Amino acid sequence: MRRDEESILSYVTNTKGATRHVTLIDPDKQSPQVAADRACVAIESGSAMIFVGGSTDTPDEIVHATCVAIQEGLELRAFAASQSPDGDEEKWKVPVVLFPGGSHALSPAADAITFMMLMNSTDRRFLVGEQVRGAPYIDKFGVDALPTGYVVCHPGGKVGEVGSADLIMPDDIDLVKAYSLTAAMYGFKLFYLEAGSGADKQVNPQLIESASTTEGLTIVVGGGIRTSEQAKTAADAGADWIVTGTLTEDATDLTDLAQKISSICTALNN
Ligand code: 1GP
Repeated sequence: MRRDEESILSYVTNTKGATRHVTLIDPDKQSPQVAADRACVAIESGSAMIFVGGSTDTPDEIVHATCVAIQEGLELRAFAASQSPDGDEEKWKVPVVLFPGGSHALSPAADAITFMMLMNSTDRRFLVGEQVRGAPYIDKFGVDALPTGYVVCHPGGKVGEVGSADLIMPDDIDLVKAYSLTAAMYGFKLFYLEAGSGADKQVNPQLIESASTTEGLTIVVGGGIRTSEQAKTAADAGADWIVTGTLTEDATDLTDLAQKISSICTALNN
């Protein structure tokens, strides 16, 4: 949902010292309606942004239908909140942001896109190739580009393989600092440390600490985070945003999802 007074980039980068939670919805993993229900439960439970993406080969139409359904769900909730004396309409005005696997997974119904360079890829395609293919569409759609340096850390999972990443190892403290400096010097605003979806180990908190000392970057961390303790570890190390995806897919139902996300969101800033 587009926010009126504030740009999406300033919403994302101005976290006011708190760590916030992003729910990642992979459009390949459920129908658009179920995606919308999950997104609404996530926001109700404390998430502050929705990412749509993940899989590498989801067609545009599915990504678009998922974005449309999520936007409609959030708008309905915002309207309902506006009609209720103690409703919080603003809570529902969160950005729906594309988190693309490539230039194919785009939709004009999204508010923004993490416009990423996979900085430690050895393949030109993920450094600049997909970006050059996607940029004209993003421009035409009027979707805001959030300039993002994206690095894949060990174990890296599927994105590490598909993206031909020269993985950052847990003890590469100086290397991750150098990547974060490079990201800042390029003018990227977000720096995303990714362990890979479903990773059995989250990003080493020392890597997060190292990157977070670089001025001017909003630190996003994802991959393998399932518990409030893990989320808190990443937050204490300096993450501004924590992303979870598998947790949503593994929830037994919407009540279970609500409990899991609220326990993470409560832990983040305590
Ligand atoms: C987004 O890939 C992550 O950065 C999501 O990882 O699926 O392990 O939560 P999970």
